[in-house]
Amino acid sequence: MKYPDTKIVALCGGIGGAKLALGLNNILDQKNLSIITNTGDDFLYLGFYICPDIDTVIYTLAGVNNPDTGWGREDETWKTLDVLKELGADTWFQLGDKDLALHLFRSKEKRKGELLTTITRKITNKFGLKTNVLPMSNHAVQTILETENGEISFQDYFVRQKCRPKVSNILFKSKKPVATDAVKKTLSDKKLDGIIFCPSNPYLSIDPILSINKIKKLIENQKKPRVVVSPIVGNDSVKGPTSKIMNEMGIEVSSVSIAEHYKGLIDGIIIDKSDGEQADKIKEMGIEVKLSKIIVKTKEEKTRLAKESIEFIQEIAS
Ligand code: FO1
Repeated sequence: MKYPDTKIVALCGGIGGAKLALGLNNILDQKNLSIITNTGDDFLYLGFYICPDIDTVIYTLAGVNNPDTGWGREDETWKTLDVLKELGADTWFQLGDKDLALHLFRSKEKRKGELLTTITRKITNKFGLKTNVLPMSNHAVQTILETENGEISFQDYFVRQKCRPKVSNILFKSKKPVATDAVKKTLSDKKLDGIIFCPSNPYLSIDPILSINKIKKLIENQKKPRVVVSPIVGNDSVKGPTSKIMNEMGIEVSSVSIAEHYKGLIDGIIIDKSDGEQADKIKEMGIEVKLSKIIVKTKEEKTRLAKESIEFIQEIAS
């Protein structure tokens, strides 16, 4: 561990974001790392309350995630899914047997009236993690995509329709878009050293978090450095439908657009060395730039990028 006292809040959603979260978890004291996690992808499926981004972070930090897909668990079996298929139930969202046990547990806890934050803490403890995995809200916030086929929910778009529909706008629907006490506390912590926006899809994974006004305000007013790791290299997304959605919404696919998207919320952005020519344009917005290799595959690369994001925060703070 290189930064024993550094306290960080990371905003994270999706598989790309979880890679940096793992790197941060490797170099920080876990109790000093709070990961505010997107819950806009959550949905009820086969009667279970599914929280994909929370589970992806927990499985990834615990080292039990499926390395090929990024979601779900490694060494999974699919016996329940096979029987569900025989029964003619929905199986477009694949739930493995081990993953299902987590959904059974969480759905039971929710029925008992436990807060999602409390349930998530119980689960992270069971996976041996001290890391503060914090759902952005204890109340449902739904990411809805406006497409040529009308409004569809996130998982319908992302999984059932494999991101095919053309997206014109993205909405976040909630009866009670309120931040959790734990999120407010961690963002107001005077001992916080910085905030890191993981290289998640800004539109689908980070914006739902920022759609909660209190969270956005706390980040806007945060005096400590706030940096984002760009999810774009060149004119393509590192992972997932980010560049496709940007094209469809008429946004230039570049790290400059990512910096613009977060303007007012960030002090610095880490972009890929190959995008160095974009640095000046970003600096003109008053946002500092650090060049790095942001495509990370191995544990070492994830840890290296995490170290660079902490060092960037320290450089900006000094
Ligand atoms: N993504 C898929 O593309 N296909 C699936 O069948 C699928 C199942 C699944 C089960 C549990 C879980 O936590 C995530 C799962 N995901 C699946 C990924 C999920 O849709 C995404 O990870 C997030 O919602 C967006 O990052």
